[in-house]
Amino acid sequence: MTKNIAKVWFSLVLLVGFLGAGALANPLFIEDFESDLSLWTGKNNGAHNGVIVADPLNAGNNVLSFSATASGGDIFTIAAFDLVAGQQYTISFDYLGLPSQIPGGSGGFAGLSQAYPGTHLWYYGTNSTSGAAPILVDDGQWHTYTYDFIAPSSIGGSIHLMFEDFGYSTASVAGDAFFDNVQISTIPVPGALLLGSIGLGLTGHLRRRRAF
Ligand SMILES: [Ca+2]
Ligand SMILES: [Ca+2]
Repeated sequence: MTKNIAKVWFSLVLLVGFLGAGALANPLFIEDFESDLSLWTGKNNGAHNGVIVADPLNAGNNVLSFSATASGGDIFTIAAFDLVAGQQYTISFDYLGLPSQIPGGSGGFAGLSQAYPGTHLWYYGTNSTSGAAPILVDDGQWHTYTYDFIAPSSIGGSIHLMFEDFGYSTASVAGDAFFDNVQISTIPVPGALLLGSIGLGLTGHLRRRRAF
């Protein structure tokens, strides 16, 4: 959870509110954890503590959990993604945290990293360590979260999704944070199209004014 690194990465990413949730997404990566973790690797491309377990609420579904707590990232997509300037991305996943008596929650954290880990950003967590938005809820229920952003500059094909069960206190325990249905997609940018339309309209308006 190196804060300085997270801040550097955050400077590369512009967080936006995305209103076009109904827009057609182009999936870059999909994982439902039904088979194995062959699409994932660990810190420094080594071992990780990710395990596939039965969904606490539905034994017929498999989900991701962790056999140990970690920091600085635990499980990373082997696949790397190239962020293209101006492209809008959305990351979505389901999260279930068991009700926790520990201040700050069960420790589920979701991030993006340029390596295993390298320069990275924790965007959502169960507390605000490393600048994460502390929005993951530990109520024993599944919730779907989305994180949307527009890449302000191109970053070579090196971005990995990462997750962990953060060991942020001596009271932290492993295995109380669960993830499922992870996806990263590119999104057609209706905002850019709208902006283009506004620009054309404004140009037309100015031309009309000049004609008078
Ligand atoms: Ca699943
Ligand atoms: Ca935990």
